[in-house]
Amino acid sequence: MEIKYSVCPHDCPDACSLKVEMDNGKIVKIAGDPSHPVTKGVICEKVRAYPERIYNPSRILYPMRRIGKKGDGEFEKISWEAAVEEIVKRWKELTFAYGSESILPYSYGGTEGIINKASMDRRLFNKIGATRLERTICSAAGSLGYQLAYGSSISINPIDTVNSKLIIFWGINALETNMHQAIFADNARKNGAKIIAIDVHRNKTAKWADDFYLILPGSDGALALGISYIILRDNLTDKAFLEKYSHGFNEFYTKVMEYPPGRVTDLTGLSQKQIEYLAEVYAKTKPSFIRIGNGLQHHDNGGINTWAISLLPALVGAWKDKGGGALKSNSGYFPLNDKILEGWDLIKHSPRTVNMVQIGKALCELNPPIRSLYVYNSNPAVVAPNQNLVLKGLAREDLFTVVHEQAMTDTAKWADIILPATTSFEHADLYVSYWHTSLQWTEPVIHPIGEAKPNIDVFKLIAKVLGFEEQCFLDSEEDIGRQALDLPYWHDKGITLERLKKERFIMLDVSERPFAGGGFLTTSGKIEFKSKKVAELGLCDIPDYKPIKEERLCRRKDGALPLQGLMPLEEKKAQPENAVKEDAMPSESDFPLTLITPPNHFFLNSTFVNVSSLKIKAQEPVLEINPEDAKELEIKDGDLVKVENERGYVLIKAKVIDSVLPGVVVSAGLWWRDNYKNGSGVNALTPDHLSDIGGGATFFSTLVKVKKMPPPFFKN
Ligand SMILES: Nc1nc2c(c(=O)[nH]1)N[C@H]1C(S)=C(S)[C@@H](COP(=O)(O)OP(=O)(O)OC[C@H]3O[C@@H](n4cnc5c(=O)[nH]c(N)nc54)[C@H](O)[C@@H]3O)O[C@H]1N2
Ligand SMILES: Nc1nc2c(c(=O)[nH]1)N[C@H]1C(S)=C(S)[C@@H](COP(=O)(O)OP(=O)(O)OC[C@H]3O[C@@H](n4cnc5c(=O)[nH]c(N)nc54)[C@H](O)[C@@H]3O)O[C@H]1N2
Ligand SMILES: [Mo]
Repeated sequence: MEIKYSVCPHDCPDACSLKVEMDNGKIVKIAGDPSHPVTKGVICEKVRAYPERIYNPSRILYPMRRIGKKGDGEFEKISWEAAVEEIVKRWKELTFAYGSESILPYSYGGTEGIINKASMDRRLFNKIGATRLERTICSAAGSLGYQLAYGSSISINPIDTVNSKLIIFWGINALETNMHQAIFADNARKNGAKIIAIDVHRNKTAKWADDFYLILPGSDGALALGISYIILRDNLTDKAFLEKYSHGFNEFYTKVMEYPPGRVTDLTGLSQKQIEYLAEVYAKTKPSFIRIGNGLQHHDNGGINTWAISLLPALVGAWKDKGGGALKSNSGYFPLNDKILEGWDLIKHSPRTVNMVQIGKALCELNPPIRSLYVYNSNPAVVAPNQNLVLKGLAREDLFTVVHEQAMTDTAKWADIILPATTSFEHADLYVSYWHTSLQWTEPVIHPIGEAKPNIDVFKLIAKVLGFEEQCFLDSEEDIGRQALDLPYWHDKGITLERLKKERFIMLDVSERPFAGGGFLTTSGKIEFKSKKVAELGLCDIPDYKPIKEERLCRRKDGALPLQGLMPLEEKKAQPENAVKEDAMPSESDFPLTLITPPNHFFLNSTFVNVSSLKIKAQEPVLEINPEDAKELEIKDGDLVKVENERGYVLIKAKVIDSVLPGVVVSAGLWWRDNYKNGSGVNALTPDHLSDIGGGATFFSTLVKVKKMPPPFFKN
């Protein structure tokens, strides 16, 4: 038995260091690395099952060309040479006939390794002059919301949260999605800390917390302003801190006075007593820490709501205490030399952009059309909103689709050419985390399975056959790793690739109290309670609460929303000739329920659904519905129901349970489509309009109706 080390590549805050047990050149067991100060030998159930994912029957082993109808999943084996030649031939023809913007790359967080996520791919598509992809699907709105306040994605070291005395998990299901933060919180609890969860779903984290606040979807902004009201009313602010470090506080104060508890009760679904208690315990407990999740920002109003929450620690001076503050993302601790990594000097003109949230619209409506799609590190047929439109796009006969994948996913089935990808255990990479502070390097621990190749090698091959002669298309993993760290920031810390390779991981030495004495990278240099940036977008320059259903009134006559970028509400209101009359819109009573579709404990977005042992544990997709709604709709536990809106429908089993408020339904997990009775996943229901700021996804601002299906004619 031989021990090797690796890093979990998945899009998860914990970025675990892994201990890999090998037998005869094969991986037999994967566990947490006990020597890593965050992983501490503990990893999630999914990654413990990883050997099953690596040696999975659904692994793609060699390049393939489509032989059947689009989407039928019939392919023939071809050589790498033939595959790359065909791609290059088609791209040359398309570029000649329609220009280079007829090509679109599509990728997201399949691997978080910098080299295979965002280096050679960016160089290639920059040199080609392809349409650019705005990668916004995960956290664009919330990240911008936090940055409005502090100017960067920097917060405290999560290890220090063991010192907190109050920990609020706000819109984050940490027990399942950021388990080491839950472990730190549990240690804090042993030292007397209280744990609070604020969510729209009584999930595992809510059950484990000491107190749980079940609120209405998208009402977080109102709650944060309501808490601010009580803090200001009762003189619980840290005046000295605010005086020194706040910008626009007086205007904020005036706005907050519009949110007395009586009003916030109506907006959030909480009682006045609950709101009063929450505000008081937050303001009076020190150190207090808010872990801001991604769930709350997947809404029409997610960016501004995150801004309002992010300001709470500034009000009470929580940043002054070790273990105090709020954490949305710590990615700001890892600046990389993007200019070199991504080959910015290869950009000859500024190509058009497509927001990845609107991939369906881009494939079906963009003019001039996208004629070739290259998918890697992502499974858009499952994870992107407005799934039926995405599938309509993928079904286009005139779209030349290449999918580079590890497994035969729902997206791969639509490809014209499929290329086999290595897993992180088969290639080297450099890893950062967006939560903890360690930089990591990993070497391959096994040989590639079949003919699989890492992303970087495929992009290098394509560049070579395209005849690109720049030196950067020859760089190795190590070259790129070195380039990534070639910044004064890393030089000053004495961190080099050579050192990292020797040590495997390096914990950054970050300040215990990053904002106790200023250091805000905002325009004003202070914590911004008022923001010019937001004003420039035509929105209210102070955090204000807007309910989530507003977007429905903003559609154009043809029912479509603007394709790209941000269109602020004010601007939309100023174009009445384009607006649909309210009575022409589906009203709230047509679709009375809000559907929330968060991730599943056993899967990582749509990854792992092909791992049988995990799938068995996850059982099947269900729809959680409150007993009151179920009674009104005559739905019993276990009934098959139809969940529907103007975009599509999903047939799914109902689970009657008070884990959600009346008016809210939850279905967890991005299951592959064939796990739903009608072959349509939850994203058939989700909207592809963009969040208030940042151009983010609004998965959870989904309105639906639910009805019971008749029992099957034949019992099988
Ligand atoms: N096991 C597992 N772990 C994962 C992932 C996975 O798929 N599976 N995915 C990874 C990725 S890419 C991400 S982005 C993170 C996501 O992980 P989190 O940051 O935890 O975000 P979500 O799980 O999307 O949502 C968290 C909670 O927000 C709730 N929520 C929805 N709407 C609202 C609202 O309006 N207000 C409030 N307060 N809560 C609301 C949902 O019910 C859910 O319980 O997890 C990462 N880790
Ligand atoms: N309804 C709903 N939809 C959601 C969400 C939600 O909560 N609800 N969450 C959203 C969020 S937060 C996110 S981040 C997105 C995630 O969306 P994606 O980033 O698409 O995530 P995955 O579903 O994990 O798909 C990643 C794919 O990349 C492949 N892959 C992994 N490593 C490599 C590699 O090295 N090379 C190549 N070529 N391929 C690789 C994997 O096999 C996998 O199929 O989904 C979003 N979609
Ligand atoms: Mo995400």
